[in-house]
Amino acid sequence: MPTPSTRPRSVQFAPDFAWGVATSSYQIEGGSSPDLRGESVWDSFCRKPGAVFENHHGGVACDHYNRYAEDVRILKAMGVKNYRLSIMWPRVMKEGTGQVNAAGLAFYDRLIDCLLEHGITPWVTLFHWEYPLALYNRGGWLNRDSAEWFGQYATAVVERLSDRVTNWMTINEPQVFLQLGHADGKHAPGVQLPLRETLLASHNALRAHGRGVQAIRAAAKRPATVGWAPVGHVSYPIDNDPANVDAARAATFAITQKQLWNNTWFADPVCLGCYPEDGLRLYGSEVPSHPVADMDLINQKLDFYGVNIYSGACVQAAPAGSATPWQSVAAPQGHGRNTMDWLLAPDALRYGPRFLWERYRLPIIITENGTCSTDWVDLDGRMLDLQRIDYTRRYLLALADAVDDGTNVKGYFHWSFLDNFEWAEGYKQRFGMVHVNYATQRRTPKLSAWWYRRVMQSRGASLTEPVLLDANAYAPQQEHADVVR
Ligand code: GCO
Repeated sequence: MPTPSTRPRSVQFAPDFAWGVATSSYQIEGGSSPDLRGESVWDSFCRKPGAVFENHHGGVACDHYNRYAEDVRILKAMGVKNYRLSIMWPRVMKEGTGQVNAAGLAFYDRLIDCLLEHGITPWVTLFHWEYPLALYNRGGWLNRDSAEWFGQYATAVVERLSDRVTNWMTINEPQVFLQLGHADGKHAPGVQLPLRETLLASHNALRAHGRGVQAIRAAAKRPATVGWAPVGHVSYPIDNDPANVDAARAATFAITQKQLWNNTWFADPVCLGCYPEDGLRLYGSEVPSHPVADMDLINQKLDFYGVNIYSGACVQAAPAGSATPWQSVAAPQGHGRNTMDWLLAPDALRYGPRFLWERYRLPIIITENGTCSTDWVDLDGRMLDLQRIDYTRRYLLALADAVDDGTNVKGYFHWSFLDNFEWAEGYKQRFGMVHVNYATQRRTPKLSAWWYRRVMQSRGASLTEPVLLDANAYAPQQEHADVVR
């Protein structure tokens, strides 16, 4: 349940804590004409009638391809020092492999240079679901060559940008693009494969992750910090009773269903070099056989464990003799939810990072956390997104609790900077701290953008202060007026 820190406390994250905001290429860039980039599976998926809300697509999105300089100026005005972006694979290689698209790399050159000119450190995700359609038509993740294809793409990007980019993530949320995209058919490429094939696709995606780490390490022109950004599928305890905490930890790392919504089927190979025993037992003969060397490829040394956490499931210890050591605790009727029905669960950001740190002993970076609503700008030209502020305040206070619990947390990226294309939900759901009018492309920073500026400047100290309703109290609006046409 939402349990904002009850302890009277002051909050202060470490001076080197990386505060930031996140986006991804297909969700904001546009710039989709054939002379600018190749197609991804999302371009073709959006053409399937009914696949996406009101048949929305990312053809234009936030037109970030043309408006990146304005957007960087807004990031600067927000006081953002770290920006997580993704590189679109088919913008760099139109066919996914082979010839590099000079115009594509030139765009990312301009974007990275613009960020650095404004004192903003780029954090680059190499794969945020933008799988090249040409490679999908050659088998996609089911083709064992997909790891090498990804390695070649990663090498081309790192060779071009690593004189300026030092923070890298390989793949974003394998659980989502494999389960929703390849099993449920609700995301691109929109197929419903049997478990045996989704496990093969998962294995090749993990190999691609490993090949990507190798490519970064081999091609980086400056010392590289390398991680990844999986989903954090978190169970958290109803209270801090050790028995309940142990039950929540067990639930967080268990595989109990024949599908891919879990942590360890992905994180154990990447961080420990082996598939988890409970998954091997449950999936049984569906698990693809593979050369032993595959695990050596997958299990590359990482510098941080990036993780995307939005919500979680509350559990408590189950009675002795139960099927599992945990039992679910239902949310009270009327408990807070966002417009995608995700429960408000700040303690997921206390216990998720803690459990992951305990298991994998890698510094944790929250690479995504945020909430959606159907914001609109009010008649006075403001966007007072108080629920986003309260959500973020509660989750950051819980993250401060995680630090107090001894968890090595090194950063937090809010999802998202801009309202953007929310996959199968299209543009209905708004996650941004900056409102985008998609008809005019006008950007309007929401109150949360200015509130978050104060949080970052104070290294979290302002989280314990009452929220003010006047953006001017957080940032001189003239500064903002100068950056938004
Ligand atoms: C994800 C993706 C983001 C989403 C965000 C809201 O985590 O699903 O990384 O692209 O837009 O999480 O669903």
